[in-house]
Amino acid sequence: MKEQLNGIQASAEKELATAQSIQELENLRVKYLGKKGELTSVLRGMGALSAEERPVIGQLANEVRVFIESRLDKAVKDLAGKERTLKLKQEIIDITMPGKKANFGRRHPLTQVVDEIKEVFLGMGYQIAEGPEVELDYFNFEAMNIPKNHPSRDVQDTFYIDDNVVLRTHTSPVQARVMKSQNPPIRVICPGRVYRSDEVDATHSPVFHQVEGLVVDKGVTMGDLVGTLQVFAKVLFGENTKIRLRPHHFPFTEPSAEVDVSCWGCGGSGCRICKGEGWVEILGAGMVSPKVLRECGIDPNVYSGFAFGLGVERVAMARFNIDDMRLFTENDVRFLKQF
Ligand code: 2NM
Repeated sequence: MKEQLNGIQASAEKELATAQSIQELENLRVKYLGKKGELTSVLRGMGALSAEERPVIGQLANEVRVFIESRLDKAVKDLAGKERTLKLKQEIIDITMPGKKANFGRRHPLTQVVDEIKEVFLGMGYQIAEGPEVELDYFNFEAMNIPKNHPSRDVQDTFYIDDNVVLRTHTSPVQARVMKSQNPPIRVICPGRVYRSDEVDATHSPVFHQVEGLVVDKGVTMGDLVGTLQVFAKVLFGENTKIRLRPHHFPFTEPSAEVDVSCWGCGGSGCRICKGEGWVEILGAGMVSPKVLRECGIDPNVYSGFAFGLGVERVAMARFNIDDMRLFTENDVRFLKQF
């Protein structure tokens, strides 16, 4: 039995030394130490031994088991280490290889213009207000002093949902909502999408974008309006830009004006951009009508205000020298990449 045990130890040692994988080692563990393994079957035969032999063989069997176990553990560790080293070698990363080129996106030119406008007015302490695009007729027209028979109410210009609900034709209803829900001083700009039932062409679209501004406080004057728009025009069109106000009519402001900026192409002498005029129209503005203030819960004997509005597409076309509005929505990257 002693020879048997020594034989088991010797053959286990030999086999363990040449095992090539963790799986092979596992198989050897079963072969020698498992329930039906060689060592176990020797131990089973110990019942037949004499009382003197039994502890001697028992001790030897135990030594053989400990030997095989420790060799097995060491072999497993060595192999795992080897496999790991091999894996690391195979997975080596060449950090000097050129990377994959990342395609950077950019903001849409309309978004760039809106962001720039927001930046100017945030810098002057304005807040940004938003409101629904599906709007009550009341806020869109009635509160803006646009009476029932006014031409801009015509079904030809307005998308009606029903008698009382429209797709907003400007962002002024947002300002009506602000005036009704906040006390002066008010300084807001309202950027957003607006809708008019126009045929698509180079300068018209049934969906476009506006930014409107509103200031209401005690003692606000036309001078404040002119100064504010002057700052705005310089930031958007360059430091040398001048503005010019021409008398106009809007139902919601009195007095009202159309606002031109001096041409950034020629500085005023006349060129293709300004069609020889020297000036380019970009804004409408005026002092908020007392009727509008009163309707929105503000006492026109205490407060006054100015407001202005611009079309984002129009400004972007002017700024980037784009001659067709449809380009903004065609999503041709060759166009979009230029801005
Ligand atoms: C414009 C031109 C002039 C305007 C007026 C108001 C309000 F709410 F205060 F009455 N919001 N926007 C306004 C004034 C808009 O767009 C060309």
